[in-house]
Amino acid sequence: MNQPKQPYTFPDSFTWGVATSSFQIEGATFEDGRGASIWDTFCAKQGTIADASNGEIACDHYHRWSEDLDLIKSLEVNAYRFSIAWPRILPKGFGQVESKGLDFYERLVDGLLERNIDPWVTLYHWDLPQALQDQGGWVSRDVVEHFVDYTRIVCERLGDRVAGWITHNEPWCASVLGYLNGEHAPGIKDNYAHLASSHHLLLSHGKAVPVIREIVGDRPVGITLNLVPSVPASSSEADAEANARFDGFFNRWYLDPLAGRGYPQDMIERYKAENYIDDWSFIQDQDLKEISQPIDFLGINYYSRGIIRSDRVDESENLPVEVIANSNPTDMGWEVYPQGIYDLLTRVHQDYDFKSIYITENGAAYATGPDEHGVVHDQLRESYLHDHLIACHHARQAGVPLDGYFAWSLMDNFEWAFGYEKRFGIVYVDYETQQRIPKQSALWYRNVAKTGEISC
Ligand code: IFM
Repeated sequence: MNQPKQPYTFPDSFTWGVATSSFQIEGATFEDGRGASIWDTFCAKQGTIADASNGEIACDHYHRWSEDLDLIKSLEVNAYRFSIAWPRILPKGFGQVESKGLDFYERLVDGLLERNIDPWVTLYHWDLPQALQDQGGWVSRDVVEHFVDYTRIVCERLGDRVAGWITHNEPWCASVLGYLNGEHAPGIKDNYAHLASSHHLLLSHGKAVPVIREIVGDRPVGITLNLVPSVPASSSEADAEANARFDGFFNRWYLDPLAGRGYPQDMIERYKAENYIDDWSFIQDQDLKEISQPIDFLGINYYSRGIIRSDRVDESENLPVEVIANSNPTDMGWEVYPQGIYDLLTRVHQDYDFKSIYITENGAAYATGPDEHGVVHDQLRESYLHDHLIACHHARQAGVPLDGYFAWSLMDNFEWAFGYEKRFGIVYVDYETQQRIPKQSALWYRNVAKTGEISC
């Protein structure tokens, strides 16, 4: 007799969430005293954004936040991860505090709590106040203390109500895309800026952690990294070497110092051998100790894997290695590879042993829009989420302390240099009318979040 197949079951304590970030959804960039961010400046430059768009309206979430919270509630998730726009709180990055900015996030946090949804805050998801960029941005050490002061202000207002704190989202993107290949704001292409900004991002995290703890007590505090599990394209030594370099550049440069191991020695040696930069004085005594403050969880954003070959260095991106374009891609050109999230989770657990791990982003861009009945049949996204969640379940079975999962993203939004052309939402946004339509994937995810189960 055939046994009925058992569903994949997650524990009741599991965090089921959806995620967004401030610049990608809020709009209202000139309202209520908000200062300019580097993304406002970057979007205004010709040729930076694929569809020449900007964040001025985005999903108009700044005005529609209450309906959006109802939408989140309708998805039956128990957590919402959003970010705070630093220039709404401190228009110049430091000094004068704009209380209307704090009021907005307080309404959001209280609105979530009223709906029984845990607020998870990311303090920095790339919208640096332009005034700080004018002083050097993340390349300048001064930004570190400004970030800590900003953190303190936010925690003092919201610390008693926010469920989880994330200092930074994806420092790799902020430093590499922002300061090395110039694809993101502030659009700088410079080796020194790359490494100095990565260091200051990590240092600001380390200095902010004790400040957050002191104010918020035992609520979990962590950081989110975008990590890419990679494999060499062949068994050649050259590909193995390229793969080690990719892993060092992409993953270990951030994981190692956070885990108290300092920067990976092989990467330092490579950079030194190549005269990548000639001034390392931005790393000061005690910095590495501060960076490795114990954290309560590591946030991981996973989208795809890398297959690395030694003979393909992408000069246009000025990146030292290239991820080969793969088959079966999403609209971002990223391979759909659910096994990668399992490989990544088990590897990070084995090598670094963080107390707890959350998938703080996972999802896929597909353009699917509403049919003539207004229904969005995004089966590809649904199966992406399904397969990745099953891989997460396997990772838990293998002993990984994975305590939550946030789908990226709640709704279609401003996808940085791609503008509005790439749609990651589980909810469709009609940018003309600002109508929100939950896609088929959202309805599927709602059932998972509600039951904690995924059918086979
Ligand atoms: O939209 C971004 C998000 O802001 C950061 N992580 C990756 C997502 C998809 O590219």
